[in-house]
Amino acid sequence: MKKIVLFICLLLAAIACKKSNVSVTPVTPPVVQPPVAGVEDILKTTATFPMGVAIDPSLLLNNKKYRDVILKEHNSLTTENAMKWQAIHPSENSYNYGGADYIVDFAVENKMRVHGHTLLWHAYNPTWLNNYKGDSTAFESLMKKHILEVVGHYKGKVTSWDVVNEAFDDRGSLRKGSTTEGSIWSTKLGNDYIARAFQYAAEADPKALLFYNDYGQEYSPSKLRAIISLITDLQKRKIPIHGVGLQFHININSDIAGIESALSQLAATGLKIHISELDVNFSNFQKNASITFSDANSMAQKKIYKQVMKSYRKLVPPAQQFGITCWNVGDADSWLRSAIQQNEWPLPFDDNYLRKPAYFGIIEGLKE
Ligand code: 9MR
Repeated sequence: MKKIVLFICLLLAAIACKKSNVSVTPVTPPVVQPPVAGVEDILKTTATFPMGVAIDPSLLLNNKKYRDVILKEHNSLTTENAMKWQAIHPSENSYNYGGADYIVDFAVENKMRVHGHTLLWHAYNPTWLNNYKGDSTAFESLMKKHILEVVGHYKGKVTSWDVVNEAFDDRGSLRKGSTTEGSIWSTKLGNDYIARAFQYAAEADPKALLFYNDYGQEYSPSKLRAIISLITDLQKRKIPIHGVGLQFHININSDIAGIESALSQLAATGLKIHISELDVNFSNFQKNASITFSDANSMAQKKIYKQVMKSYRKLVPPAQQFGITCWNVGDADSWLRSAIQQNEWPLPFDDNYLRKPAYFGIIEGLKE
């Protein structure tokens, strides 16, 4: 019996030994592919044109997630509010460059483009400007001084400017008069203030790219016509204008035909085309407390973002593709939350700066 047990033990040992001999034979390890840099889809490397975002200096300073997402995804920055008169020119004889400088320095350090917004606007001007008393010569010198001062301050650092913002109303008339919808500029200086503003900006920085920026070209054919005739007139007179901004504060039911018509008609002017303030809301600016971030809304939003990318790539020749800029980074920062209602989720990133379906709609639209 003992012999049998010993035999079995020897047999098992021999088998184990044989196995271990096999295991020491060198085996080629499976090839593990190291991650290839840039293989992850992100906005700025997926697009063949700059992908921008409108930002706020104090969020940039204080919110790490906000800063990180900007650094990772974008290569163009628009100053949301920091270069408006109210922020940068708070009283007649003082300029406050703090916030705007912070954004511009950040952009220079990180090799990003800066688009300056905006030199002239009818709305949200400081009280001192709204109450300013003076004849047309005094107003002309106020406008000229502001443009020369601000554009001069950023000469060589800010690539492009919205020289004039929203000069037309939805009927396509030049804003005039002292109502909130009117404009102090045309009222005090006449219709041709726009041409002179462009000339002053070019005088301050001859290399800067100068834009006219507006909203509603996609839903108001009369406004679109008015803008095209402004551009054509400036071009005929050799006034330096290089680009046009379509803000595109659109919604999940926006009509793609209107979007495409605006893009193709404006591209036909030969100017650079900037989708300058893109966001896609759910409510179409109607206060509606029952709107939710439902799957259906989220998918509809994704579809529109994707379509905007596709239409831009299809209808704007590459040399005219100045870029696409979203108006704010994450949903929590959106102007719509404070201006219209809290239950809006109009951006590609959520309240925690995580990518939403809308983000992947952009990526798909940039790739297909
Ligand atoms: O997003 C901006 C918001 O924070 C400001 O309170 C508001 C007034 O200055 O302007 C918002 O930005 C607007 C932009 O300057 C021009 N087009 C419409 C934008 C949304 O209202």
